[in-house]
Amino acid sequence: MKKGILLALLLAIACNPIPKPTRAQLKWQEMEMNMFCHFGPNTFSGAEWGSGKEAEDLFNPTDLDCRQWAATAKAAGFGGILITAKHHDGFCLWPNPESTHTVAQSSWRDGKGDVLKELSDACREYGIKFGVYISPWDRNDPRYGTPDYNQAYARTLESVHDGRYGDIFEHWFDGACGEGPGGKRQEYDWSLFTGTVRRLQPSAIMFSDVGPDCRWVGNERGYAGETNWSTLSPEGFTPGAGAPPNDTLNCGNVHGTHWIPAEADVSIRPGWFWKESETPKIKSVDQLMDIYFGSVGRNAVLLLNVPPDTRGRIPEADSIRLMEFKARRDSIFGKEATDRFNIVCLREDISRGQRVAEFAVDAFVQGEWTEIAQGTTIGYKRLIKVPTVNSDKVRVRVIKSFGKPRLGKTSIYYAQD
Ligand code: FUL
Repeated sequence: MKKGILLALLLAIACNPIPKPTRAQLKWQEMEMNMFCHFGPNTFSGAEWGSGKEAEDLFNPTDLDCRQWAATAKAAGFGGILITAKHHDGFCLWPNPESTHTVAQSSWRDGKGDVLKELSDACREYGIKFGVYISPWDRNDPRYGTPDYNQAYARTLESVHDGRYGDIFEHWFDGACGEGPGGKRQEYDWSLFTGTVRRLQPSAIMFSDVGPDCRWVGNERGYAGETNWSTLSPEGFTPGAGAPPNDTLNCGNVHGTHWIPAEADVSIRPGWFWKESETPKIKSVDQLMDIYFGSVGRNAVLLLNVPPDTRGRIPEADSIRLMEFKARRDSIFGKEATDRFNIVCLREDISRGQRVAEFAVDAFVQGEWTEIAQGTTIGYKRLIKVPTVNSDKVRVRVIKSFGKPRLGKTSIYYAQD
């Protein structure tokens, strides 16, 4: 190889090191599971997407208790709560000076209520983190569809992120827009939006289809791809209609240019907002466990929606299910197996990037090593179910890796039935 070419190659490698998580992204990944709370006028109307024309008085929780949300989330093992501070209908759960469609215009608590204040205080009290979803698509704001809306939305962001609610661990930029062919078109100023959040809350993880800090997993069922790279190449894409295909979001891009790990969002009920009629359809513990293996167990963070009801409380049935889900996880992962196992947990030290592209797991059974599993990516955590093995010796063979593989702790567990 010519000297010049070699130098160019070395320079290229030095200038393009593999993407690595920031400290905030690492901490976020370690949270593993957060609780999503869809709450707003839709809770009272039964709609999933409000029109934006709902009377402010529709929002009228009879017994709001954000401490109960936080206590429930904490007991269920969630690291934080993320609330729909503003859904597509535009109604703001805090007195947003930018809007005339907020709690301040409602008769709830004589217009003096502030759900974000109560929830952020409760999260602090219970030692969990607080995050917000503020929908860019707004069916109420008359400025939507004009450049003025971008400025208004940025000021809306400021009114939540300026510190009055303390630290915010995650901000959700939902990409949905259902305006349809003849509807309003908004050219979003994404760099203004992300710049505003970054300036005011430098450690907040910003979610959208394409990051900048974490990405949508490509479905609303709570499952990441079996191959799941925490890297993505977002260049040329935007959230919403301009997003990469769902299967790309589901698996990430091998050699992606940026560290944008997957977040898997799913609701414990069929819908995102509470509806009495859906109480019999709360997901079973088996379904939740399958989602857990398909998200946290595939290198994603799980965002499980548990919607408060018209009282403003997490319903008893959902809360009981969460405790059962926690008990099942504890019974499996509370103690490592010593002589018999059916779950293997692999980890990569992702602080140096994600490297493993193919691996196999062997167990030492009756005097010899036998292959019991194989797969592609590992990432922060990879859970693999295997037929029950009588052994306490396991080895991991890295078959393909981009750079030197750096595995974390490998553990084995036993799940009954
Ligand atoms: C979607 C929204 O349109 C749904 O209403 C819900 O909020 C879900 C989490 O994101 O894009």
